[in-house]
Amino acid sequence: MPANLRPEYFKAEERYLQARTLEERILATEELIRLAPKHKGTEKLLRVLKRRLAKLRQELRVKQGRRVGRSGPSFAIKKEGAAQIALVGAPNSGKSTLLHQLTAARPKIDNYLFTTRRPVPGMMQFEDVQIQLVEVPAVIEGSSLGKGLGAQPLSVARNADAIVLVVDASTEPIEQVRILINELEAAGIRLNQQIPKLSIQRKVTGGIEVRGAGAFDGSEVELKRILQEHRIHNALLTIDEPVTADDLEELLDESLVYRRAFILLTKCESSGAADKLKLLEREFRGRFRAIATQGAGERLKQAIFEKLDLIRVYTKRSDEEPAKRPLVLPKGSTIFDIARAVHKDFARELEFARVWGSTRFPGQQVPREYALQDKDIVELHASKIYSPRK
Ligand SMILES: Nc1nc2c(ncn2[C@@H]2O[C@H](COP(=O)(O)OP(=O)(O)O)[C@@H](O)[C@H]2O)c(=O)[nH]1
Ligand SMILES: [Mg+2]
Repeated sequence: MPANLRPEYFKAEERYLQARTLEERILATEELIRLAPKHKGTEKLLRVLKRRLAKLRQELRVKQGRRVGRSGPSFAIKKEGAAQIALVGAPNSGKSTLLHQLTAARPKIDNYLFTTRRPVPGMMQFEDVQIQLVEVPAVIEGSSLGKGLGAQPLSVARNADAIVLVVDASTEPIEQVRILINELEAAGIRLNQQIPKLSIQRKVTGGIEVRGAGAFDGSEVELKRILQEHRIHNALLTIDEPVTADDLEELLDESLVYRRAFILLTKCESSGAADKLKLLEREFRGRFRAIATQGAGERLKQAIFEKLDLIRVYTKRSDEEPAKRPLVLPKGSTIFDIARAVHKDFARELEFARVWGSTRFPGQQVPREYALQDKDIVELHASKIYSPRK
């Protein structure tokens, strides 16, 4: 099928060829992707362009990383508490104010742009869990290419466990969210995206073997070609759920990270904020959940905790009281995950467990696949007598 490329496309291609810097090549490639018509006949072209873009962005990240390493102090914030959450937003979106409201940290609050130039951590205590919030210096359109404070803020977000998109209700929040998503994506961060379920086991010889090829949206020849383009010549590929060529490309791109994210709307005392929250919810339904800062304090902390999809589990030994401090794990974690969090040998020796809370009966015996709920109490029983270190 002919690609039917328009003259604008060829002009952009010319710009790409003339580009002198990495940033210019990235911009031109982004434009080529935007301009290329989207149909069966251009699928391959689009894939090639996307791969080129991913490579260029990765190259830029390496370059930016080296620049930071040489000149400036490190932006990395040591993780503390159950999870590290990055507050990402435009200048003046209210990030420092949130840190004041939710933690003991005291970053400067000001109406100047770029008041906060370095990431500022603060510990949010919610009930018996500690969540580390990090104010990331402002992100603007073009941050990933070095505008404003450059890409360093984005690298802080990359290292966090989850991301809060902080947007100001007195502006155009949908537009603000779009900019943040674009910049984070350009920095190789995928938000709330399911990692396609397939595994690639590299081998030394034997060519490419595929299990579950029927779930691939394309031919086996095409699938092998994509792998070969990524220099994978010997591997066992197991596909567990429907996968497109684009999914496969993303999965082969090892520079990508996947992070949970939600939207936090600030400055909500202004009239019309409730409507803006509704618009945001509608616009990003199914992709991002949105909450407002009204009732800052315990309610906001609770909302943040809920959006992180974490659960607290209290372990106990038989005839003893449950632990005071919970283990904090992702929602959906099983008995086996808890055992592993306690100690890896423990997971191996695990025989059964009893649960108080989410089970039908208190102290009910459950299998290791049992998925726990927030605030469950768990008693783990191992086959050998096991005493975890104090
Ligand atoms: N009216 C109102 N102003 C706010 C709110 N949060 C922040 N501000 C103001 O917005 C400006 C920028 O706030 P700041 O927290 O420093 O934003 P940052 O640049 O994202 O850290 C300051 O003048 C704050 O007083 C809010 O909830 N309501
Ligand atoms: Mg600030």
